[in-house]
Amino acid sequence: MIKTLLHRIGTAAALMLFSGLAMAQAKYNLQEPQTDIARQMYDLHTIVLVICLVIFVGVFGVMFYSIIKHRKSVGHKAAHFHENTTVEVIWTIIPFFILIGMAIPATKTVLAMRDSSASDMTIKVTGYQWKWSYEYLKGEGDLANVADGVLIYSTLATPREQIYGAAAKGENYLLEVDNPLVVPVGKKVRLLITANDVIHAWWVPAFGVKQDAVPGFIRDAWFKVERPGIYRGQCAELCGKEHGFMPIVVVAMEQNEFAQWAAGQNGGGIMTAAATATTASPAPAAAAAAVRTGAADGKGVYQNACAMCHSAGVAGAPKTGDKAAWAPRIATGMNALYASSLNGKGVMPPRGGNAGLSDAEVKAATDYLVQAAR
Ligand code: HEC
Ligand SMILES: [Cu+2]
Repeated sequence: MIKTLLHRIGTAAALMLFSGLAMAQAKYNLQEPQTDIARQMYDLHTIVLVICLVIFVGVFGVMFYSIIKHRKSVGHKAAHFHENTTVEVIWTIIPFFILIGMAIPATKTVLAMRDSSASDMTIKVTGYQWKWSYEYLKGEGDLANVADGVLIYSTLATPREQIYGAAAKGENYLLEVDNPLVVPVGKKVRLLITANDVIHAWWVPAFGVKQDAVPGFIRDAWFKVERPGIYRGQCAELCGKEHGFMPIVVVAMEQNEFAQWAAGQNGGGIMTAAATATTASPAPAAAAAAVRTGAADGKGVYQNACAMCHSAGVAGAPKTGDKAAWAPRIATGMNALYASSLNGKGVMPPRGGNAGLSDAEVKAATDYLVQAAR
């Protein structure tokens, strides 16, 4: 009778524990791994945690058992022994083997993580205050020349109203960007990671990639995403509160879709974007020259040089199309605005930080911004 009752209580407790663990799994565990390396890390984490748990239960079990069973009040006499060689050897050897047992698989994974050789594509990742840029340097094999030269600036896209509490926070609050990093699935993507100003850290938990981006140094990392999807991460650098506002979004797609996307990017960069804007000439160099001599495309320049701040209103930049923010500025007259764009104003660098832009291009982009806010 008592026995079956105990049995039932035991089963119920075990059920509760396991369902609790399953729930905790979704919320408190590492993110579901999306690459082979991330899965290895996940498994290592689980194994080491279980080993720790077993040791914890074992050590504390023996300790409490000894304290309670051998207490003075039940008349137990303390044993007197010193320097028991057998015991000392055992408690040295056992931890030694436990450590070796954990170190071998961990080292294997660390070595695999570091090996970015034989990649299918190389992307240069640069951290800025406070955004990321992705430059597709080189594709190999069937990715050769597919996206080479594409340049993306990736900036926080969460509306300011949500940040300042004037609107309800969205599902991916502070984890949304205007232009995500786009990669093909099933391909080894090598990242060359650096920074332009301060140290940043490129971190996408589901890929098992976390790498500091250090100015003046280039570090590498790699990932091979298994399934198409949207994966989110953050700048994991601590010093400077704005690091929390430069998230990372990676969109993984099938290779043919990726090729389509890349074709739509037109090689990226200011020069080539301006070149495609004046489609009259098929030769990019000639078209770019035409732009330099006056036929500036305001929207193209804006998208490449100004949008990263103005589209989302980064760092106090008046938002594109925001009439209230622009009206007082427009009232100062076009010449004043041209002067601000060319020479910089407050946080805004001269020419939006692109010294290579001609006066005509900067003015055209300013015209575009003013038009958008009328
Ligand atoms: C690094 C972020 C950044 C970039 C890039 C940037 N801006 Fe700005 N922009 C700002 C900020 C911040 C302000 C507000 C400056 C202030 O009022 O102190 C601003 C203000 C302006 C103004 C209003 C100036 C005034 O006198 O009120 C114009 C016009 C403008 N930007 C045009 C441009 C153009 C054109 C580009 C691209 C060539 C550009 N910006 C790129 C951040 C940027
Ligand atoms: Cu950062």
